Amino acid sequence: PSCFPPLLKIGVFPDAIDAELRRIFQLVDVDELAATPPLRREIEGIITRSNYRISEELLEQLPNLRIIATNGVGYDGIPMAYARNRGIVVTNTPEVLDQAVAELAIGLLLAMLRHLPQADRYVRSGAWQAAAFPLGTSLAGKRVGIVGLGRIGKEIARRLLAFDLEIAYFGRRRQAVDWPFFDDLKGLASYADILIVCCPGGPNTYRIIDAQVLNALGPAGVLVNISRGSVVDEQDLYEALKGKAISGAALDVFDQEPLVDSPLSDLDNVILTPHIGSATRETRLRMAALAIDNAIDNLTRYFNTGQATTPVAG
Ligand code: 8YV
Repeated sequence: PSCFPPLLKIGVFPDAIDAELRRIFQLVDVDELAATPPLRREIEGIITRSNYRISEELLEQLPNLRIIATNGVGYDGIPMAYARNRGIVVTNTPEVLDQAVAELAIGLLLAMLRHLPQADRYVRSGAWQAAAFPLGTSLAGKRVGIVGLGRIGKEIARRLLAFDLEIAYFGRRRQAVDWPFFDDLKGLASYADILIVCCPGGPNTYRIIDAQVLNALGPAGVLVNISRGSVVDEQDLYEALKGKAISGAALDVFDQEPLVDSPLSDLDNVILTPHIGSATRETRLRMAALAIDNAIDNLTRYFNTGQATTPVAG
């Protein structure tokens, strides 16, 4: 039996992680909560995943909620102003997933430039017997614009340096790096051949990648998004891809997830992956361990001192 109050679990966790959570906490899922209203007063913590949205209405039902521990780095799915007003601590699992997300960004970029999904299909279909596969584009010598030079953006830049290219970045402020800083996203898009979107989701970055930015990126331009679907105006992106205003896009995140019946699926100049940025065994186990430690540490620290260990600044 757990020495902690019941924890509301939102989202599906891999079996190993779910088992570890149940070893430590009495977990309640959303259906059980709905079926047993008295449980609402007992819930003092939530453990969730960063690609789930939590409504204020749900939090309203939990009068004694004190902490929301998300398994992931993004917390744009959590009503932060509401949580702050209620004094609810929000914790996340930063850093442990930076490498995995950066690796996916590089992989998606190379797959896009060298048309790897199409090349695989080309061989399997037997088309190779009739003609050579069309030429791709080199990464070397290109200008890569990083939208959001945070921890993940810096991990991507660190890897890109091995490809003999130029890096520039857009963000809220200039940083102590040698690369050109753009405080205007259209300016970065005009400069760059490639844009890699790795800024947080949320109101400050909502649809900042729009038709104007995509037109500035230009007909040879490539967009990679491993951040949040909300950062890109998806309709503008579809029009830009369909009308060849940009050359192509590789997307791991979308306005609505999972992606269902999207016209993006009909285009051959887009690569679509199912929000797998942090989805490696090693990373997810580390994230879960950190999320569980955060939850335990924050729960115990909070109950003992009224202070949290790792609140997010949101
Ligand atoms: C989570 C995410 O990592 O970390 C984030 O912000 O976007 C997600 O990939 C994943 O859902 C694990 O909880």
